[in-house]
Amino acid sequence: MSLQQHAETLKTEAMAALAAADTTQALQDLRVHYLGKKGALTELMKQLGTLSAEERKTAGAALNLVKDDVGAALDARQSALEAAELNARLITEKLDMTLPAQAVMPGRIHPISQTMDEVISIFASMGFVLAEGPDVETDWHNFTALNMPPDHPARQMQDTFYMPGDGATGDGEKIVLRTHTSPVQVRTMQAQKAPLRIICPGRVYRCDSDQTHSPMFHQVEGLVIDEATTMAHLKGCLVDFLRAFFGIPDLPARFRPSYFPFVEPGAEMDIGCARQGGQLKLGNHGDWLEILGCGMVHPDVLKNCGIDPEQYQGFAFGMGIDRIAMLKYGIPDIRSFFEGDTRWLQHYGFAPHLLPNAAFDVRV
Ligand code: 2NM
Repeated sequence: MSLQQHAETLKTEAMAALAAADTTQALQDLRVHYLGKKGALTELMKQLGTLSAEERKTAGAALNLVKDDVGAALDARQSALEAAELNARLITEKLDMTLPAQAVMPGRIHPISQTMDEVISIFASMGFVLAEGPDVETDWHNFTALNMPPDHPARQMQDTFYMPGDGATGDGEKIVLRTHTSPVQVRTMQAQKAPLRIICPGRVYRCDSDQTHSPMFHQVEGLVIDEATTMAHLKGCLVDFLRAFFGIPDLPARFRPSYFPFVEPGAEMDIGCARQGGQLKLGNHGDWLEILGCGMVHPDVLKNCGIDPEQYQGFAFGMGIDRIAMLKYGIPDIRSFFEGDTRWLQHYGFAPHLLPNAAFDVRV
């Protein structure tokens, strides 16, 4: 049998086989069997080298034609089988739209974010508006405007992160990482004047790091400025807030005189607690826990911010968010807030789809 005849036989055989193949996998096996590196047609092509030049020309052309025909037939059958297999799948596979949603593992809300949201929400219910400002501040906004003389201990290098050089203002003024959120209140007083009722949560920075101090922590400060605001408003506002936040309607509270350069008079506020073997419990139990600082805004601070202290007065307060979060949610170590341990967040974090918490149900 000549090479051509042999090739024609192979072609007839291949055409019958591929017409009978009923899966794409069977077709792939046929492709290897006839056209693969060691395939039947490939082996015939190798034998062309044994022929004379004249014979090789006609036989070669004929073999190439057979190879192309078989290849084209394989491609056509492949398309047909793929379409058939897809159709079969579309008919048998059904999507059950009534199945419950797949349980996914969402991220968790960090207890500090949760606590901030709760604080903002409670003050919002009392008519406060959220105010924010930069973490990188001028010395004037962070200290000078707030009645802090140049020799005030809070200005010393060990407490404050100073930016290198003279800062970006070009006038020699120092640039600092804010040590409290009061500069936000300074900026808001300057921009919006009085009356004012704002709540300012955010990150603050102090050059301090040990078991109970993190160099970055969170604070929330509040400010109320109006024409007839008194210390009675301060007391009512803060007592209502703490009772709503901790969810204890009869939580005792007391005020002790204290000193902050930006208020006069100034006070510290304590809430009722019990200490039993290192455990702290809030409520009417006879003992006291310091919780925040507050006072009537110093007239010089109002003046520095462009508000007339003869017409307006107000109160301000500040507290640590990390601290009240630890108290409310029983978190023992402040440093654990900032370690980024996902197991810790799994334990102490909040599911994003849950209602914020009971603080939202307390009417103030
Ligand atoms: C505190 C304690 C007392 C306070 C004062 C002001 C401002 F800007 F209005 F003067 N903001 N925050 C203040 C007063 C903060 O934190 C312990």
